[in-house]
Amino acid sequence: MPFDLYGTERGASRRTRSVDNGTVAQETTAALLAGYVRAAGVGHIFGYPGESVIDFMEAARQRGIEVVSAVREATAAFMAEGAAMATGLPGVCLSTLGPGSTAVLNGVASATLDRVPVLAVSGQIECSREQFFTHQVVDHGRMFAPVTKQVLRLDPASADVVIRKALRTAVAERPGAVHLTVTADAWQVPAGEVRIAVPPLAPAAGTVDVYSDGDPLAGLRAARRPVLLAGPAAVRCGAGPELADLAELAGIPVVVSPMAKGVFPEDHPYFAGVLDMAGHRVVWDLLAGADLILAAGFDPVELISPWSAATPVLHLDTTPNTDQVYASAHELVGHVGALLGWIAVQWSGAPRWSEGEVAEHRARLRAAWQAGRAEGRLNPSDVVAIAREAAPAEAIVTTDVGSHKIMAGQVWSASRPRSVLMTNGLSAMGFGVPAAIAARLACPDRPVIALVGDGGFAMTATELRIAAGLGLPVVVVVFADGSLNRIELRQQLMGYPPTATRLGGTDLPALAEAMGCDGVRVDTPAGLEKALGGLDARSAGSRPLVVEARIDPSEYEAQF
Ligand SMILES: Cc1ncc(C[n+]2csc(CCOP(=O)(O)OP(=O)(O)O)c2C)c(N)n1
Ligand SMILES: [Mg+2]
Repeated sequence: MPFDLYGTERGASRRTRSVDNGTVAQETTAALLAGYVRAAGVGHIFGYPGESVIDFMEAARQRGIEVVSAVREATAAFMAEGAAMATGLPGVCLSTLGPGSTAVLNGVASATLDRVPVLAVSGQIECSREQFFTHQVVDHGRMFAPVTKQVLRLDPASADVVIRKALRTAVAERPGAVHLTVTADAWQVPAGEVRIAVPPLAPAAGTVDVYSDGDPLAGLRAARRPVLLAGPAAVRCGAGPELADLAELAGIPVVVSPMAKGVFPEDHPYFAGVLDMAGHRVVWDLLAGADLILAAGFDPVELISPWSAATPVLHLDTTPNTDQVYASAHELVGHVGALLGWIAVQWSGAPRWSEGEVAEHRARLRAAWQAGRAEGRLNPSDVVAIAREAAPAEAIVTTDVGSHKIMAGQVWSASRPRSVLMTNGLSAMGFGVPAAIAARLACPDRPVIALVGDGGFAMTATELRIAAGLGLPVVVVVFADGSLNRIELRQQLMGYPPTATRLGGTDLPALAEAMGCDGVRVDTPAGLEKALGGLDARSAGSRPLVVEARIDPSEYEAQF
């Protein structure tokens, strides 16, 4: 298939990772693992210390890897995930045995459900005591199995193979977390003379496997109202250019999933909204009214509402349609950019949608997410829009989980891939702040803004002490509504009073200042504009900023 070649060549030149293969490995297991991490291009290990991992931390330090201590292990894992989301390289987190490894579990599960490659390393009691000793010992294999792609144990004699296997497994489509247990006595044992050989870390550059009989593109040729639905595998494959080419060539509107935000520019005439975020019904109506959905790297892990469109689907992904959330008579499996390019070279015919029709759809979507605005108040959508306006084009934004995420997911206009870091797989609160810290560490030249709820901020606020200590000028905008709003709204819908969903009483600017950050409270659009003015200059500084944005949350109700 000629297009294989085209995809391979183009993909290879664009996606080559810089790895430092060929170094003859040092003598210990700790040094070998650190050497692999460094050779894979990873600059930071996020963790929390414990006796069982001291040797590894030192080996990492000696190899020029910055070991960043979070306030606790759970946030360290979110940092590893955030760094991996921002860079496309594997993330690495580290915990000690027992209470360290149990604490890291949530973030490890998050990486797996968010399809982000993370190597989660935990120490363990010495090998001679592992089978019978009970103090602080939990069985990592059993604990991590359901939330990882694989659980492995690093033994010195096979360390080289096992590290390669762990890395390759974490990044292979669909990516996720791999857990590595290392007993405390293994780190200093020689792992032999090994030549570090980092395996390929990018998705395959250009294959098109066709599953089905007959012409897989017959449905597309006949379609008059096709819609593209792009998901996170399109981001991993760097398929943005091919997505835009096909959308423009064939006149097909593009809906993106939340974790794929930025893969298709949101100011593009064919942009058609974000799935399952604010105004979700309008987007689902578009999909239901289409006569073909081209699902390009879409991952059902992102569905918040059930798949409700009866529209036929053409599955284009790095993996076969084993989820079967939608039926697809034909599956094109391979590199998502190559698949889209393969379709484009075979396309002939008139554009199916006019730009004007897509603009009308966007106007309906805008009206839907603006429904329920409280005039004269600071609405959540104002906060997102003002932050977007204040942020330079190259800024990275992270979100936490809750009503504010649903709003930000639709209202934040993304223009480049890996610039919006959001958890929409596990969707665990407490992600936004640590992900922002890691994003800034990984991309020190880019302004970083976290949009977080007051509930999620309460879970992770003390991480700002780490940010201040490292001199990271991240900006955290807290949607202060005094509520776990997403849950309180559900209670309201069920006719219940708010039980355990009200919070508040914290003076956030004072808390920020106590941790070496700047802090400001605003409750009007003008106040927020002022607080976020000069983000470029702030980004060149070294102090984090916390903005307590006192919002009127009424607008959220219309989004349920
Ligand atoms: C770790 C975790 N615990 C509980 C939940 C369930 N949950 C989802 S949204 C939400 C409310 C979040 O409140 P807040 O951070 O204030 O954001 P808001 O909804 O008010 O914007 C909760 C409790 C979750 N997703 N993750
Ligand atoms: Mg809240």
